[in-house]
Amino acid sequence: MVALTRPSLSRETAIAIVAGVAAVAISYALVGRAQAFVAAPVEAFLSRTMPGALITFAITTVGSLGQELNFAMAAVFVAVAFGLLVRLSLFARTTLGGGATLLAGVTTCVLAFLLSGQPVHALLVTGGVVAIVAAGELAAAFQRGDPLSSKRRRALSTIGGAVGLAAVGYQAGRYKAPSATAEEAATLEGQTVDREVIEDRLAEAEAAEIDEERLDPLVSDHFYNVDINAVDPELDANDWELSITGTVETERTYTYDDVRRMETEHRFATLRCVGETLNGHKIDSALWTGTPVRAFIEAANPQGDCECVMLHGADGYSVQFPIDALEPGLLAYGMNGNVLPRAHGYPVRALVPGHWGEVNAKWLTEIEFLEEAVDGYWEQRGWHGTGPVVPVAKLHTEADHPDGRLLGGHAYGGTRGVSRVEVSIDGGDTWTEARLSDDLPDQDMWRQWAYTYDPPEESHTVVVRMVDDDGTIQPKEERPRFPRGPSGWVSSSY
Ligand SMILES: Nc1nc2c(c(=O)[nH]1)N[C@H]1C(S)=C(S)[C@@H](COP(=O)(O)O)O[C@H]1N2
Ligand SMILES: [Mo]
Repeated sequence: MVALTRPSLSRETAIAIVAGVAAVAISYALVGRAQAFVAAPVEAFLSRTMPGALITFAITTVGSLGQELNFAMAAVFVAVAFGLLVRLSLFARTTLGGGATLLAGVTTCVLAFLLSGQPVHALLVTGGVVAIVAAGELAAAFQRGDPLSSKRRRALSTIGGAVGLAAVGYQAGRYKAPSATAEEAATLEGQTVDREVIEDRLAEAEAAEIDEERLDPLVSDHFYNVDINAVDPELDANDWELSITGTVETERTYTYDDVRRMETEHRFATLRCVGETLNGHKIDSALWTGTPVRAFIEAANPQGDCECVMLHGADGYSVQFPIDALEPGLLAYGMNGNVLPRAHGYPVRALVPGHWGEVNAKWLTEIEFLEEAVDGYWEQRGWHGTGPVVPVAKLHTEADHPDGRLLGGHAYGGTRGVSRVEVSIDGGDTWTEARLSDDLPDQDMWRQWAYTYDPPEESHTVVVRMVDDDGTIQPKEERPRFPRGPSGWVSSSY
């Protein structure tokens, strides 16, 4: 047997590891997924600079998990950075003595302030780090000699301490982030908002639904989320401004109040992400309250050659597409009767009828009219998600039913509308019409479909497809989500 030689962990390195993890854990415990979290800017930097091919690979293999991995990686990097500062400070101990702890504290505080932008937060993180360094130093003063058993004990307590701190910090910070779901957001009130109209419209959608409990509703309970960063911007409506810039007759800015005082519209609209799978769930619908974009375009009187526009978000996001597509759009500040939630773009987002999700810029800060077309965030990374959505009938409900089996889902064709959903239980040879929810007058809203049948004994394949208002059948040809969005007929075998 050959004895394994383990690299031995010095006391200083052990202290540095635990202190580095503590810095990140304390920060997360205090603020959760907020901009002040010390790893937030690093995560944003990593996702901004990561090659498009790598991002697309992550999206198409591990999906949203990719973003979580990136977030975790940023946290590890930042823990290493804090640990390094502590370790380097401890090198200076021979000359500085106790001053090394002070040096560790000062450098930690500077880094924490640079990353979080908040002095109080930086001080609290520093307090934790200094406590750990001081405790480590104190323990060293009492412990003489360095028997092997104490080395092993040190390695174990370092790992235990680091993992324990990370776990406690994660748990404490998990629910700290500002309200993420539409249900938690405040009720939308004031100015031109008429609560009664909102309630009526929501009731209208409920009345239009197919009477089958197991179907997902017309107005989504949980609206999906796709963001370029793991931490959403935290904007304050009172400071928020929308700038209209570029090739326009007059550049100008609007405050939140300006926007809220303009014409109000409540419309149902569906969003679908170009990066979702064919039968995926990155598609949802809501009642949006906002002001039509048209007035902003008319006031600006754009003159650019490309007749195109770039929307910018506070998170550094951008998307470029034709002004014609923006014309019928809405600048939304309300969602399902609540203030637009932070996760969906508070205080104002764009809604562009019939286009893929990426066109609907959140945390909107600038509408820039262009002279020449330039690529936005996703197009720079190889996607082509600025056009109209591809029609789809989803198969999301498969359940037992008194009449046999219930199949159902939603069909969405953007502004093409949905006139019919057809179901085949013989792999596409013969088709029958499914039941549909009542058509809402809104241009860009999905419909529910349902189909009950008595399943045959033998194995069979169910296929679903939608037909738009012009009678065009959803294309059968299969195509992956990259780069123009998934297409084809959804099927399921029994
Ligand atoms: N500012 C900003 N706007 C954005 C995004 C983003 O990351 N940042 N993601 C886009 C994408 S890819 C989609 S699919 C939709 C998702 O909107 P949701 O998160 O409200 O569902 O927002 C779009 N608007
Ligand atoms: Mo998307």
